[in-house]
Amino acid sequence: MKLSDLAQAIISGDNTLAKELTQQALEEGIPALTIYKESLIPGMDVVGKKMKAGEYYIPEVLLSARAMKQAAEMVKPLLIRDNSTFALGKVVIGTVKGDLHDIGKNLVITMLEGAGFEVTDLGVDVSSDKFVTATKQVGADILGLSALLSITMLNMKEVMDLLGAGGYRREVKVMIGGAPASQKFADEIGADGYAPDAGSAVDLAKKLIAGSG
Ligand code: B1M
Repeated sequence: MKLSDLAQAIISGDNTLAKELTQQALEEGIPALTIYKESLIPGMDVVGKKMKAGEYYIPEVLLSARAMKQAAEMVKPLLIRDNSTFALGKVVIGTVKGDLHDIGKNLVITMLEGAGFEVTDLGVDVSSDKFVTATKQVGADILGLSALLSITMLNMKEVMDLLGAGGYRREVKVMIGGAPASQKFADEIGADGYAPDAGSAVDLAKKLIAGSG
């Protein structure tokens, strides 16, 4: 099968075809990471561009998102199996308050788990309080904040302030990500690092654990 066909199935929101082609790709021995990088992510990128250009509206985007999620679920166990299961550290992660986007966050989680991190996923629309409470409860080494909207990105600052106010800031490293975020914004809010994509998120998490982030 051609990886571009799978990307096209994601773009057209064809859930059944996306699953069939993912199965075929796996049966042909194509590595899970290649399927991610060369079909699923490029497919979703096109969807984003179409949304921006006004060619796609919410219903089309939701269909594509569903196709992407289900295909991603099929490759996830293999990504994890193919990598070390030794727990490198504990990560608590979620999408900030007011924000429902979770595809990117879920990819980050899959990659982190694949790399050997133990991840607690708080889901979407997570209140700042909940981030802080869960970080303490889990004894997380890293807190990960994801935001896809310029407006909700500002809630990352609220989480940082709450961590500081609770005297917990030094106990945990904070990494941020999502399309509107940047290293500059991470510096502004006092986060320990920013990662532009799921692969870089793993590198950053490893650096932060090693104390060199
Ligand atoms: Co939304 N949406 N959306 N949307 N949506 C965007 C983000 C937008 C850029 C589209 C556009 O206008 N071009 C735009 C935001 C503009 C802005 O604020 N700058 C937008 C908007 C406006 C909205 C609504 C307001 C639309 C409306 O209702 N009028 C609404 C808001 C809802 C809400 O959250 N309260 C909305 C709704 C939705 C859907 C529900 C339809 C759906 C989400 C489904 C879901 O997630 N379950 C959706 C989608 C799918 C998108 C686009 C098309 C795709 C996002 C995506 O999944 N990308 C998006 C356009 C785009 O991004 N091109 C858009 C693929 C994913 C793999 O990439 O999420 O960037 P990404 O994640 C990457 C990196 O960012 C990074 O690694 C990931 C993997 O490589 N990363 C991290 C992410 N989190 C990280 C955390 C880390 C480290 C790295 O450390 C902790």
